[in-house]
Amino acid sequence: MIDPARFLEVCRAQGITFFTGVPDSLLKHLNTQIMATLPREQHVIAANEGAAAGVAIGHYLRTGAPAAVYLQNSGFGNLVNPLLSLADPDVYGIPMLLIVGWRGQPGVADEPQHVTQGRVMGPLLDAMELPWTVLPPEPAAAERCVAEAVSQAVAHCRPYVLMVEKGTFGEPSAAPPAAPPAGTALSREEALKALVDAVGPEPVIVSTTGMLSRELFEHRVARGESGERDFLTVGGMGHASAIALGVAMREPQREVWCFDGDGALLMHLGNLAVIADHAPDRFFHVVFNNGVHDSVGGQPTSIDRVDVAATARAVGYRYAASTAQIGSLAGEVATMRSYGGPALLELTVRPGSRPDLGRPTRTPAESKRAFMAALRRVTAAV
Ligand SMILES: Cc1ncc(C[n+]2csc(CCOP(=O)(O)OP(=O)(O)O)c2C)c(N)n1
Repeated sequence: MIDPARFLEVCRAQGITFFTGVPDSLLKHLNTQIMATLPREQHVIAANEGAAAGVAIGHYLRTGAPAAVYLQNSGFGNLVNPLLSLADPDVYGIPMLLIVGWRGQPGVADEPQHVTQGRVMGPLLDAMELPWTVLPPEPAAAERCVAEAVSQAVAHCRPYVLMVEKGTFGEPSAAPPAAPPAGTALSREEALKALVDAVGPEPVIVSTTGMLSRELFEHRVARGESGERDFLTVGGMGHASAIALGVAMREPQREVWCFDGDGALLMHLGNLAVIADHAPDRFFHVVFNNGVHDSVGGQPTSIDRVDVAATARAVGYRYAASTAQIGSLAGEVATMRSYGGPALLELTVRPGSRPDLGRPTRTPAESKRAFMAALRRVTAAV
């Protein structure tokens, strides 16, 4: 296994002192080391993977040195565009080191949303004419690999990709971010359960990527409910609100609620303006704001700087508010309904989840069929 501190030293020796990216569970130990040891001038947690490539391009333009961009392969699609349209040697030719967590690697069991992305990674990189290799877990081989990758990137003015398998990085020497003491705020799961109660059984719910969807699924199972009107956005982080908009525009009889995360909201913040523009009057948006990418290790998002409710109002939501109080949820839901959609509630929660949190036991295809059938039945009945 690679010592994350040593990895950063090796990168530094190769001239890479600047890191940017979107956190990944497979890269959690490396992310922890970066966060704990690099100053903010040398590290940007980007809103999405394409933006990280943009930051890396800007860094190179000003310094002449390549940056490192880290991500989970599920976010690779977000950076195809800046890689091919800007960094490619036939365009500007920008060297950078991409460090990509390989979920769904062939031969390693993983969730359905990672299987195809994992299987096509090699052919995809080849089709994009990106040089790539698997980062070997043995420390000496890894050091040679990083040196070769950076020298290739610099020599040919192009991105070079290191694919990182599960278990490649060992424990960081630096401490992970301190968890806030329990009891200081609502947990996401408590808030979710209370909100499901407040919203009631009728609405459609589109829930965001990561643990929130897993908590929603388990809550339905625990209550013996089918959850057939829940759409779990198991992949495609940041798209839950757009999916909810698409449903809402053809679902006039029923409320559509999007249960979002702060990282996911920021990833495609432009959706807010488009939702406000189309203004489905039964569209309700709740952002579970824990300030971090909780589902992949608790790395901070930039949401601390953002007045979420003011942002929603500024782009045209009819109503937006914030709360951290479980007791006010029923009242907030009633107020949102009285204004009509689009309306948004920011729900402040603390990071963290149950260690025994499970995963959906229905396949995505089964869930899709149940969801579509449930909505069709209702439309026919109205
Ligand atoms: C496009 C994309 N990038 C990265 C990931 C990996 N990923 C899954 S969940 C998650 C964090 C989500 O953070 P947030 O929306 O704040 O919700 P939280 O986990 O804090 O509840 C990340 C980065 C992904 N699934 N898709």
